[in-house]
Amino acid sequence: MQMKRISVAVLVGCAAMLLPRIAFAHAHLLSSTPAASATVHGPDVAIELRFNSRVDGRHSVLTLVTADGHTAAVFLDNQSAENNLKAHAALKPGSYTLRWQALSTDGHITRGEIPFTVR
Ligand SMILES: [Cu+2]
Repeated sequence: MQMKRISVAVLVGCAAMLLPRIAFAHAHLLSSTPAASATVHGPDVAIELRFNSRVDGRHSVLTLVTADGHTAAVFLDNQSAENNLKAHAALKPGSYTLRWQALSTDGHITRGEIPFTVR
């Protein structure tokens, strides 16, 4: 009986420690460069997405969609901060949508789109 009580206490302790991390590990976008609907100068465009939690840069995907619907994969830079995804692109003037898909460390994928204009 004594053993059982101890293991229950240990389990409850573990769950209490793990739960907040699981609940908040989803990667939500906090801010981006370019910002949504922003106009930036080309051709060299720095891309940076900042999340509220760690993201796995090797399993996250950025895609650029042009105004006429063409898509191009964006190669991510080496991850310099664990909450960020960075890349750079050479872009002609026009409107674009940056599609992002981020894998957070809890295994959940979040997605979003950031429209912006290059002039
Ligand atoms: Cu999650």
